[in-house]
Amino acid sequence: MPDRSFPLISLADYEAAADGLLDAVAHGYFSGGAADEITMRDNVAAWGRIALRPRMLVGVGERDPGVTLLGRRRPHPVIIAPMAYQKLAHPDGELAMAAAAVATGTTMCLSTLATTGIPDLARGAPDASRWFQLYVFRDRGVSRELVAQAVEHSFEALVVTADVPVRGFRERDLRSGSELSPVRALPVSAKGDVTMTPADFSALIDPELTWDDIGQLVADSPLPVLVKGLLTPDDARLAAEHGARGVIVSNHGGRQLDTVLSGADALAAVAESVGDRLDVLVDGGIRRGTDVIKALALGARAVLVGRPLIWGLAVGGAEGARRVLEILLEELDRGLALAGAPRAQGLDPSFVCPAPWASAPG
Ligand code: FNR
Ligand code: LAC
Repeated sequence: MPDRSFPLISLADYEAAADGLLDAVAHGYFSGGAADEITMRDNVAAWGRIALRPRMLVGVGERDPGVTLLGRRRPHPVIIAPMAYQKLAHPDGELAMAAAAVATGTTMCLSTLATTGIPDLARGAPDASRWFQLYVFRDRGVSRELVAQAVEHSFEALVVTADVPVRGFRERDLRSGSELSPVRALPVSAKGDVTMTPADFSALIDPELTWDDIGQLVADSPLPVLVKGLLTPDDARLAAEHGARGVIVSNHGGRQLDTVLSGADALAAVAESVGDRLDVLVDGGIRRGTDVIKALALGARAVLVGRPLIWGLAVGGAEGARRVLEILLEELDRGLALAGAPRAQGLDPSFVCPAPWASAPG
C-alpha cells in the first residue's frame, strides 16, 4: 500500500485518502447520491441518532460475532454490497474485492454491472463466498442467462434490486460527466462485455418489474432470492408472500429517491413485521462497528457495506479493501465486548434507544 502521511485507522480515514486518489469522474460516481443528497448524508447520521444501552458484568472474554443467514452459519454479519464498475476504483476491481472477502470471511455480492464477469470472478476467487445482484433487464433472456451463470458458478444467493426502475437523478454525475462516460462492463449481454455509459446501462433495466416477476424468479431459481431496496413493512410482507428468503432494507446509498428514510430509520418496522418469516438485512451509512451492533439490535441479521470498500480498493487494492473490513470487524468485536453482548446473535432491541442528543434543541 502506498505510504501515507497519516495512519489509516478508521473508515473515514480511507474516505479521505481515496478522495485524493480517484479522478473527478470516478470520485463523483462512487461518492455521490441523488439530487440534494439529503438521504445520502442522513444514512450516516441516522446511526448516530441511535444510542446504545450496554449491559455490564456479563462476561465477555469469549466473543462470537457469528450469525445465521439464509440458514447458514457465517463468521460475522458484514457483507460487501453490490457496487458497479469497481475497476474504476482500482485496476484489479472485483477480483481484489473478492480477495478481501476471502481474507476476512466476508460474503461478497457481485453487481450485474460489474467490470468482472461471473465466470471470471468464480475462477479468480474460487474460495470467495459470493452472491449475485440481479438487475432484471427488459431483455429477460439476459437475466435468465445471468441467473444460469450464477448457478453454474456456485453463487449462493440472488439479490434482486428493486429500487432502480429508473436511474436516480445524480447531479454530481451530470456535472462530472460520469453519467455519460463510457465504461466497459459486463455481462449485460451473454455475448460478453459491452462498453456503454452508466446512463445507457441503467436504461436496460425493466421499469415494469413487479412482484409477479419476483414470484416467477423464486419459482425458477434454485438459489435463495433476496429483494434489495425496500423501506416499508408492506413491501417486506409482499416479499415474504412471493417467496423471497430475505429483504435488504436499503435506499441504494441515497442514490435513487432523495429524502426517503434511511435504512437505520426504516429497519425496525420491517423487522418487527416480517422478522420471523425472512432474513432482514440493512445497508446505508454503516461506517462503525457500533452501527453494525445497532442494526443487529434492531432486528437485522446482517449488514451490507458499500462505499468504504471502494475507498479501501482505491487506496490499496485488495489489501486496502481487506483492511477496511478488518477495521470494521475489529470495531465490531470491541463494541460487542463493551456493549455486554458477547454473542452478536444475542443482541435485541433492549440494547438501543433513540439518542437524547438527536432531539435536543439545536
Ligand atoms: C451502489 N449500489 C448498488 N446496488 C445494487 O443493487 N447494484 C449496483 O450495481 C449498485 N451499484 C452501486 C455503485 C456505487 C458506486 C454505490 C456507492 C452503490 C448500492 C449499494 O449496494 C448499497 O445499497 C449502498 O452503497 C449502501 O450504502 P453505503 O454503505 O455506500 O452508504
Ligand atoms: C448505481 C447503480 C449502478 O447506483 O446501481 O450506480
